[in-house]
Amino acid sequence: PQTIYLKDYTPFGWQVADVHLTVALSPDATRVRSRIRFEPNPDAPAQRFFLHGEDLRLIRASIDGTEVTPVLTAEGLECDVPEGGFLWESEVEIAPAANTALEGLYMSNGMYCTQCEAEGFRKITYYPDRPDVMSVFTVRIEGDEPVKLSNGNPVAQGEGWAEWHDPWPKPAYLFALVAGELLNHPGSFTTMSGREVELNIYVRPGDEGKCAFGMQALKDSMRWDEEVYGREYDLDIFNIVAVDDFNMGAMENKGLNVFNSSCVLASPETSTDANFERIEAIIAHEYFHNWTGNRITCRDWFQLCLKEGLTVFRDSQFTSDMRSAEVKRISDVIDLRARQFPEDQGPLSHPVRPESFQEINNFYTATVYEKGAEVIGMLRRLVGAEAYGKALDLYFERHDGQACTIEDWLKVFEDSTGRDLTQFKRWYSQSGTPHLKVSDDYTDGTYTLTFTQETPPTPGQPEKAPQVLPIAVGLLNPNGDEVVPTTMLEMTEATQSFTFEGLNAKPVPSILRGFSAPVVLMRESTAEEKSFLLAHDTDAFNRWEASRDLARACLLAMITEGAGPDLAWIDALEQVLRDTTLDPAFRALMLALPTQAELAQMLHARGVTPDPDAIYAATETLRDAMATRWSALLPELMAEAQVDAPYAPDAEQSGKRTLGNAVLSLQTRLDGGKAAQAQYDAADNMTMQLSALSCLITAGAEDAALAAFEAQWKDDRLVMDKWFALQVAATAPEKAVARAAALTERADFDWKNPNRFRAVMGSLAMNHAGFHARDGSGYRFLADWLIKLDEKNPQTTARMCSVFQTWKRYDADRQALMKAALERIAARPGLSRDVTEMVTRLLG
Ligand code: B3K
Ligand code: ZN
Repeated sequence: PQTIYLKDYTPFGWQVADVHLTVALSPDATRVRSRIRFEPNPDAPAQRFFLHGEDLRLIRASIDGTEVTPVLTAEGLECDVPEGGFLWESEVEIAPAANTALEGLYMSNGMYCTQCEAEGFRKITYYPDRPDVMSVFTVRIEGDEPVKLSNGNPVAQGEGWAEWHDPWPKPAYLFALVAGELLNHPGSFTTMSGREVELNIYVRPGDEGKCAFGMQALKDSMRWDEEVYGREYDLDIFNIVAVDDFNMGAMENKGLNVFNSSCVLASPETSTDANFERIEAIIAHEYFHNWTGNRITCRDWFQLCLKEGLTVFRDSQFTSDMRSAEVKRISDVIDLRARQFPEDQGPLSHPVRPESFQEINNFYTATVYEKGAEVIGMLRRLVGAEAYGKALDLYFERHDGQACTIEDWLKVFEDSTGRDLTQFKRWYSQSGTPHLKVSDDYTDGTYTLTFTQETPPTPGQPEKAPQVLPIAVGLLNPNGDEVVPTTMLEMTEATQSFTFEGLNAKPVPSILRGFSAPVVLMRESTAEEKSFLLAHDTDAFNRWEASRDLARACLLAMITEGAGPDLAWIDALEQVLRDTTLDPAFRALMLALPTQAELAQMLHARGVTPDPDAIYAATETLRDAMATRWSALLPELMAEAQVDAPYAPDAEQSGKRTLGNAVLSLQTRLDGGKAAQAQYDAADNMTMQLSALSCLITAGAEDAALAAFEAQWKDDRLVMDKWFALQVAATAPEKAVARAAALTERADFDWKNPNRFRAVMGSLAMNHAGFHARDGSGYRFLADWLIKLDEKNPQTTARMCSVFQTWKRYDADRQALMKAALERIAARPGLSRDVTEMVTRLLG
């Protein structure tokens, strides 16, 4: 496959004045007629006229009304064109029913829908399918489907047709079309300037009762973007559609967001608290793209983080405002460490702004999204909230309607704050996670912190330069009082010292408060100091981190030295858990242990080859010890976590349930599942039902409950996804592969549905010791399925290949087995470009 480079960017030779599309729907032979007015682009070098197109059957093409015969290639067509402007017309035929890749126009349960980002529009018609070509679209849809939707505002409709017009120029990746027998859950929103906007969530009949929460989340998002960013919605109508077959979470098409049904449909009976929170965040994320992504888009796909990093940052601000900011921050860091750190520390490591790719869909990664959001968070920390707000105002004012770059983004900050961001820009170009070492000194009332930063080599980047690190620090007196409140240190050198004067005793430092930079903090400190911070730190994140550090140290000692559980830490944690002034959600986070994958990573970083079975055993032993030691505490917490009010998915109630369910899983170790069974039987919402089921699975007492659950929910595909997933994720490692394999034999294992595929395969990868079974059965099983899926759906297959990204951490036998699995995938005849690139990078 061909490699595309950022440095090779050239503008397209023409501008598109306007586009008229007529789409005559039919499952096997949809006709797409296009009428596109091209004008020369004065800023572009001379070039031959080329339009992207893939899997299209060209029926006819003409220029200014005269039939032409273009040269067709695998990627599109070339054609001689007149100088100056001209009208291009074409008609193509496509087969949406045969489209299993779920990119372009495809069908899901009888409904038509599209996914064009990143390069799917070229599967619908011939077009300059690149984000810097923006145009005004008018779309006519012809078909018997009662609901026919596209971007923008509806302009006219009649028997068997509907026409839509989107006045805002947009790149083709934001095009969308939906048609089918759908029902709408309506709503409306009055914008800050008093305009009335019609809102709809369209779903398949039967799902209309699961839309209310999403509708409220949409309204909350619209209001929040007005209040916090001054951004008003810009069309008369905003539609959301739920689709069952979808490669990712959702898509921000202008005025017509398309959602994986799992990311919008919600009800207390069928969705967990975590589902509700995620749905709220994704609805917000897609809505926020209307300004950060749609009104201001990306010049090319290398700039993906321009819209994604910023929009993730915005949706995390929204969640912080709607719920608990402290809990959100800790959860985000857990997620970053679980998904982005392994990516940045392995063969898939790439900069937040990559410089080359073969298949752009492989770069919708945790690095682009989550690290991209961290970079924005750092920028905001460095310039301050007020200056950040001013810079964003300038960004919207200066770049509205444009396709921009990271240079444009940083220039806005430079112009509005007067700061030089040359060094800061390294966050966009250097891959890898910086390691931050700290030493300290106290002499005559002066306390000195000395930091050293170093980023290990990553693919293609052997040498790293120092980056700008905002390091939030607070100092505590030995009596527990805070003597220096949170101070933002700005580190720019490889090694740098900061001093604090006038202290009357050597303080205890609280470093990297709020996780102020996405680094690995390497500080040798004593268990006493960590326990002290656990008891006294005023920063919630670092208080949690102190406990996490103690848990990590305890588990590492158990694994490598055969030590027993650290009872001192368990007792210290008990004090925190008993503090009823603390948010239950925060206490639930304190209760959770580092994941087995994180422990494997830590061992590897210390030069110890991780043994998944030993890691699993240590984790189990520690949980047993916590349960035993807290046998008196658990019932008290359980009582405190009881929710007496009718179910609501808000932060307060869900915090209690999270705590209660964390406690239940420990309680299960003492009573073999008695309490869990009782909770299962009494549950009237999915959060309580599913966590009880999870406990029963861990206890090995799940058969009756699994059968009951299936009988109750067999007709609800989203709930059944949970049933599939949980059995594989929560089961004992020695049973995981067999269980996954058995599930794939079922008639309802619809493997072409990405949600169902991921429920089994993704969950197996999450079962650390199960996936890494010594005999290689987990690797073989997964490789078999990836080989099978690639023929139908390259995108979802490629994404899942990343479960192998840590393969070099493990022992020689496991490495050989994983390598063999990857090589077997690589050898599939006709392997997709997506998977070819992934496997090559993984093996590289
Ligand atoms: N922009 C889409 C992701 C498109 C993925 C294409 N493979 C969803 C989002 O980030 O909001
Ligand atoms: Zn996004």
